[in-house]
Amino acid sequence: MTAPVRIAVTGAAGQICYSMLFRIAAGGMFGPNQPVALQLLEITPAMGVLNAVKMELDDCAFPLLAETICTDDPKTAFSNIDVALFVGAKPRGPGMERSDLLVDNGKIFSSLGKVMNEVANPDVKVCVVGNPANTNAYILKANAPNLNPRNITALTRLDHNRAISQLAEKVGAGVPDIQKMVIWGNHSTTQVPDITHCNVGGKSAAGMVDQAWARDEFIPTVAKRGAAVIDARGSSSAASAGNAVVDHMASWINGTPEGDWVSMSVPSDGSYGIQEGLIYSYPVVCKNGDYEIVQGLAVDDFIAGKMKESEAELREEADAVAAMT
Ligand code: NAX
Repeated sequence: MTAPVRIAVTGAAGQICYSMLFRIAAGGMFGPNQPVALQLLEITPAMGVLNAVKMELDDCAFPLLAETICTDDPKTAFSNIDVALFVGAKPRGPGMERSDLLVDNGKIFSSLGKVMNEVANPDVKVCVVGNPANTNAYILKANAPNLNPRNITALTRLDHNRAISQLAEKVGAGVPDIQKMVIWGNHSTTQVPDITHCNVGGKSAAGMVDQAWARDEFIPTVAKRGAAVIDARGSSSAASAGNAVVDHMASWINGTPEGDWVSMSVPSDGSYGIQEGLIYSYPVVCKNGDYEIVQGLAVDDFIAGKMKESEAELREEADAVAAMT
């Protein structure tokens, strides 16, 4: 019997996890032959709801779900794990400034980072979802120096998927026809969805849409899609975010298809002139359980300017949490 992949998930009683955990347990992340064990972390007041999530997982009788642990102890959650999905975070409350959110979530990610440093396998693969995701990952990385820093990533796959879907609709193509989408930067409204390198059925997307659409409609629509979902639904994207986490990890583990790539926020190595160490979204090719930032893409002045703006925002966020890193 194959040993299960052990996956820690924080914020496991929340909205995103209510969709995501069932997809993972059904084999969506690691495939139909790989058992999984879920190590679910919540804050103490949410343990009742978390136990209800476990009851429902049990009631699905998923053949691949080898074990479900529910805990409010990070040490228990992070021991013996292969993957950690950091979904839990404090939401922005009324009257709260972005800087308050950075500091409040920074406290969560610095303390969980320290526990990861103490008990987690150094090669654990991490995906941070809780917002501000890139800077939370940056804080976690700084507080967990024993971990392989390359493996500390943040989610921009939802933005990548949103961008593919918007372009497919615009040009009347199917999603599988779209290749080489890029999201550069921060998972925020400064992100840079970029169709310059996209192919649609093998033809350049840039030649199929006018530049004004790409700049003035496509970029803001993708960057503000989260807010549009909140307006329509009354709460933030949940099922699509859970789906994106499944996609992010599945690409990382199983690889990207030949001739395509995905967007992942990863520690910058200085590629494209971005400050080293910031968690910045790049196009990456995944192979053998690892990723490489796609090098050598031509970036026009408009996109380059926007990439710098998003980098500047990440630098400001890093400065705001400097005491925790
Ligand atoms: P919910 O508020 O439904 O769930 C969050 C859960 O985290 C709660 O159950 C809470 O008890 C738990 N939690 C809080 N602090 C914790 C801690 N220290 N340890 C363990 N658990 C803790 O939010 P949900 O809709 O699931 O969203 C979760 C996060 O994802 C939010 O920060 C949200 O902003 C972020 N998102 C990120 C996206 C991305 O693409 N990167 C998109 C979707 C979403 O907006």
